[in-house]
Amino acid sequence: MIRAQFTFPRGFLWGTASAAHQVEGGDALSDWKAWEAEPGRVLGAHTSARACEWLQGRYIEDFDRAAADGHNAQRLSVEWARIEPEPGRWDAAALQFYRAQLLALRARNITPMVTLCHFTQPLWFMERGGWETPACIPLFERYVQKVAAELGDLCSLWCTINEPNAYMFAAYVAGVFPPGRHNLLLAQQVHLNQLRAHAAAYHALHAARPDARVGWAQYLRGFEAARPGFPPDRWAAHWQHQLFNMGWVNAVHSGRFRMLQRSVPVPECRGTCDWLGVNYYTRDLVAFDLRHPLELFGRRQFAPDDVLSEQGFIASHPAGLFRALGEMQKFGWPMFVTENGVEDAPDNMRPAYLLEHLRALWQAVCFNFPVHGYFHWSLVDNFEWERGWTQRFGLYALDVDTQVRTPRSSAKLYAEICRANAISAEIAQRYAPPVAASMFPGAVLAG
Ligand code: IFM
Repeated sequence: MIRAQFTFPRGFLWGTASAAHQVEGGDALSDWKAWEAEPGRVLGAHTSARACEWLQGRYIEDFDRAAADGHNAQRLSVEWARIEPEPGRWDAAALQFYRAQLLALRARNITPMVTLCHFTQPLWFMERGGWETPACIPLFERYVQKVAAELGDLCSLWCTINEPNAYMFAAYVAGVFPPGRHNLLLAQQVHLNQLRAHAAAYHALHAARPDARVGWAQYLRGFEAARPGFPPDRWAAHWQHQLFNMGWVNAVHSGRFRMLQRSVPVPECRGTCDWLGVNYYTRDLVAFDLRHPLELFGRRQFAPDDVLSEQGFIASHPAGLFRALGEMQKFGWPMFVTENGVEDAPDNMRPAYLLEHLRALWQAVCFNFPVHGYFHWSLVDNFEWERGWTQRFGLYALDVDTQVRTPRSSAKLYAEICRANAISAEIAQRYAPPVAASMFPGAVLAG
């Protein structure tokens, strides 16, 4: 076989991503804990009570796995409700818990990236109106100042808010996250308030730590017209893309936030991006449909020939990752792929999904798009929000009852790629022969 390979730049970051509520367990004070207790909110009445038991110290064994697998970076989040259980009261033990995590990563030569808000917030904060009112901005800023003061010496890569657009949609349009609303105008207001809170956090982190490099993780979903020759489909796909994918991105670039009904100046947000996190999973085809007013009259569906994940949640469309990175590189910010992965308990689809998305990423790097790292979602199966434990995104399978982790084939594949900083034809052939032939046609034919 010809020894062909796709090599990544020296120093490229390879890791996985997680979020506090999804892995820690024992989260008693956030809005999600209360939400999970309400009947019908989570599939199968599953809970995050134990999660992956990071609170019990199992992050240590997971970081050992990451280090043994050649990962040199790890994205994780800190839980606001744990750190500030009551307004203005700081929990020293919680801060110590996160210091211990960051020290454990550094001891393994793993670069941490810390997310400050990943879908959960303290119940007291929500009872005061949460992100619906501008009062959220100084509250978030105060929390970020505290975290920067306590953890800032152990981390320089900071992600203010995870997927603000997915949060807005899930909590205020689809109503599947707390507070479970269906109100597009309120969703837009929340999106704007979070944007301003992000800017306050950006400035607070820089004031506290000159070495801080601050960004956020933007969920970028592909939206394409289901019938490209039909203008209403193109209109719906265009506006879903503009309002969902591009709202924050354009605002941070230009200092103006475009809402449905108006555009608002946000000068304090302009330039608040040292790096952009791209969370990319899938692509939708959008058909104009008057029955979907909350989604700008767009009905989303996967293409008939798409390869779908186990539960049909994700369609594999690696070209969409290249496209998303291409669109974002025009803004000139350094980028990381801060999430990418697929739910697939039997690991039937993941090896090919991973290889093809990493090939798209390599192509982006070859085009000189400034992408500096990749974080797979996720190391170990974890609590998947309203879908509970029905979806398994881990490189390692988790038995929630025994807490035993078992490597899937993809864990070994990813480890080989991380260690080599490259994808070779031989690796692709061993883990996913059908895609190896299309990724390395000459090499595989010659073999
Ligand atoms: O688990 C989530 C994560 O919290 C945010 N991005 C998508 C993942 C997979 O659903």
